Amino acid sequence: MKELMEPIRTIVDFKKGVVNPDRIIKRRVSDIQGMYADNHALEKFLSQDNPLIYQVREVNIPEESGHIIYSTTIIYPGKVGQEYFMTKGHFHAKEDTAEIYFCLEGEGYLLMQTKEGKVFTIHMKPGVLGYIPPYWGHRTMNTGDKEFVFLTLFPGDAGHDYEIVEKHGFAKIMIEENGKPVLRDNPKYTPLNG
Ligand code: S6P
Ligand code: ZN
Repeated sequence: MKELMEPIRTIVDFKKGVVNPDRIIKRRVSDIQGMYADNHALEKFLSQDNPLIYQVREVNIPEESGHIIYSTTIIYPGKVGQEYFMTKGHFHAKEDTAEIYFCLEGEGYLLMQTKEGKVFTIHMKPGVLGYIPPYWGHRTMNTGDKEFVFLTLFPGDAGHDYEIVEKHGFAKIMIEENGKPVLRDNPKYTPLNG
């Protein structure tokens, strides 16, 4: 008889994310340095304290079809130059897999993009659920003044393609202008099919 996996009970604190995760991934400015538009501001940050930008609190779920992986992400408030602290961003390696983002705390944006360069944003605040359809790359940024916390759920076999974002970037960046977040063209973006 096939041996079945045991069910899992997870506590999620709305402000702090998954309580007692199996794994915590921490990303600092240096881990996503090539992706910020303002090189000068970036160098200043790196020569100082290389702050923590976000952490992902993960539960061990098999990375296999049929499973649903879930985790929480906490993005800290801050900016590199005028650009808000953000995640690396990725496409799923198995491109035809969707994902759900559910905001628990704070405020930010879910930026999505197709490989053809079409862009879509969702303003996230507590209670907002963003559905990322298959084939859309995704990145999040904290545009508020406290921690931005969200829960993510995605198919076990989705995988991550970070390389494409490292090479091409996202078409748009989210920067602060007159105290407000605005979407602008990313000077470092190179179209995939261009
Ligand atoms: C995974 C999902 C999220 C991100 C997390 C960090 O498919 O989209 O859990 O992994 O928000 O972002 P990134 O781009 O560094 O993986
Ligand atoms: Zn994803």
